[in-house]
Amino acid sequence: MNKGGFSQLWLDYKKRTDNGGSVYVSKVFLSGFLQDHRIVKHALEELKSGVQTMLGVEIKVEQDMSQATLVLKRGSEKEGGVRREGYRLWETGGVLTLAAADERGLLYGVFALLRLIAMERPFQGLDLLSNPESPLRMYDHWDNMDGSIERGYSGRSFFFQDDKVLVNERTRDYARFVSSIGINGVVINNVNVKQAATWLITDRYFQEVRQLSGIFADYGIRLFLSLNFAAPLELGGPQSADPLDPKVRDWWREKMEEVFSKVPDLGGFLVKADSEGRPGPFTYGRTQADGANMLADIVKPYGGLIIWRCFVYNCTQDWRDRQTDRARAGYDSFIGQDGDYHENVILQIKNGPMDFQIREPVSPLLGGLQKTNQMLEVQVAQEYTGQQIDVCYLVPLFKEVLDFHTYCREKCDTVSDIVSGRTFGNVNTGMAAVCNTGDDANWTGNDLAAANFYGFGRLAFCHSLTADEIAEEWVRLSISNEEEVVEKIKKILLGSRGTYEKYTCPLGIGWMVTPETHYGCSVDGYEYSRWGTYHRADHKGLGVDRSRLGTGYAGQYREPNASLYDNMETCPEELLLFFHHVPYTYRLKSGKTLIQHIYDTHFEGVREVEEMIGLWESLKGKVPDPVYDGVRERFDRQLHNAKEWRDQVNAYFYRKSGIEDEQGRKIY
Ligand code: GCV
Repeated sequence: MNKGGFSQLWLDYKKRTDNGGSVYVSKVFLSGFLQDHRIVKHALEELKSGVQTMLGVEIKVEQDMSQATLVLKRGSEKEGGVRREGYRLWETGGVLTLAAADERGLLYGVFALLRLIAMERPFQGLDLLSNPESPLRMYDHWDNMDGSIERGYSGRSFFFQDDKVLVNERTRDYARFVSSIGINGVVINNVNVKQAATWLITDRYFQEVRQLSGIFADYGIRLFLSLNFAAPLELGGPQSADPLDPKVRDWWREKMEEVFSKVPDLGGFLVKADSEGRPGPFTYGRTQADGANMLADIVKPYGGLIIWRCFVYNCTQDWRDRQTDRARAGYDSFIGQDGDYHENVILQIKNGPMDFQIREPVSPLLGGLQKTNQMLEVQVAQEYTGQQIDVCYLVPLFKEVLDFHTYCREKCDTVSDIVSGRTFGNVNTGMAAVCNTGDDANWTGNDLAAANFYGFGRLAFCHSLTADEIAEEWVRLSISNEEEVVEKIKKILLGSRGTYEKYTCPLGIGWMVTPETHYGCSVDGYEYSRWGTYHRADHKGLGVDRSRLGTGYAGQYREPNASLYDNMETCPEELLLFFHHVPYTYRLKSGKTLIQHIYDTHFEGVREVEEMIGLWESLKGKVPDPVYDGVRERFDRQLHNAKEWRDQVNAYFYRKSGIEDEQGRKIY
């Protein structure tokens, strides 16, 4: 805990064991960078304060390179292999060198160096080259201007309060945290842009937005805003938002001229259009491309980007209708305009076709599109994955998505390849995550949820880091370097996604949650609703037939994925119920019937939560008390939640199927 009573998370520069690091970092020489460049200045400040508090060393900036033990210099692809925003850190002959391609790279390199000190790693023989894989690495905040956060589980917003923009002691620390993990873009307001938020692009808020973007720019972060597509109507412009109407275009042109003159560091805009009641081009019979391109052309002279979300589907469906399939909607709405989007438009695609469930197939739009900039959207905020009450470390899920072969090319066809620009050779591409922070003292509600906040950034920067490596870094930096603590917390984190999946909805079917809040079990909560989120359970089986005999969704994939998913025998079992309606008596590869698998996994899930609690309790006194107590208290709630899920799911399917548990355990 630090200034203002809030945590410094993984930048908690407390005293560390000196493994010879102090010798290197005491005499610094800067070459090829201007010391008073805003990012360089902040990188040096960070280096000084980190080294001072962790090693007790006062850094001296040398004027003569031969005196230096740490050389910070400009590198290039040829010299050191560093590319845009990348860095290389190496030791030779008692001198540590940090070469960076640009100022951002220098800042990231400084944070990497501080990480090594914090993890008490030696510098001798070090050679670390790190070029960011995703060009854009963004956090999206769903913060509302009244201070509430849509799907927020860590308190109120630290960006907004009572329709005002906040610039306070948290702002800079937030910027430091996210830049230290390589984030270079942040959207501060909710994609559902309503009321006061529509006015963020007016005089009412320019001053504070500019201040915020200035602080972000100190750390190499571009600020983005979510935009209301119907702003012309709401801000006294033409009474239309038709993207092809010249009056509407003129209004936006003038508006953007004003916005970028007042907030010159602005990166651009995120738009949720024609989705869940938000306005969009469909209202005027125009395509999504018409809407996105209109805005993109207007912001182009300012270097602005339009990030356009693909979360478009019919949310007023009739549950009786078995042909309309929400999973199909994103692909059906966007694939027809592949190639129509202008170069500064990026389509932001949720990892799965539904909505951030604990298990979904990868969206077929990723790699389905071939001529369009694509950005992957994941959710670090744990809306459907335990709401920062239940522990659920999401890096393994994100990695599965990145590793997925789309077969859009013979080589270089994974989602990682696509969002790093390797597949299509583009730079307007990357990864975005819905952030999980709020104004709680520890920023993320559950202290262990900060591993997701940390992990997304590290993974977006370096796709090849393993979930294990990221967890290890996070524990060492944020909690303790003590081996026992590191190993036990890693064990909790690495098993947590599997555990959560076991006690909630089986084999990719998703949902079964309490409507609206999305926490806790309600098997039929969404079964007869308008949201297109059904499990279709009857007395014989459950699951949605998305094969060619059903909704045909499986056919949206490229081969061999399409056939793999289409066939019940070859469909990956963890997704079986997403793609097929399966009899309870169907035998899985394990030899168990589907119903027995449901019973077993639900009993196992609860047992695993109990094991996690046991592990955590063995750490009492070894992790800071507030962290111990906060997590312990949440574990009680997680256990209660897991038992409710187990008993409701098991009772539901026992009553539907009438099939007994082979082990005769208590089912209600
Ligand atoms: C911001 C889901 C969430 C909504 C969210 C929406 C989206 O439906 O429940 O809260 O709205 O996704 O991603 O736009």
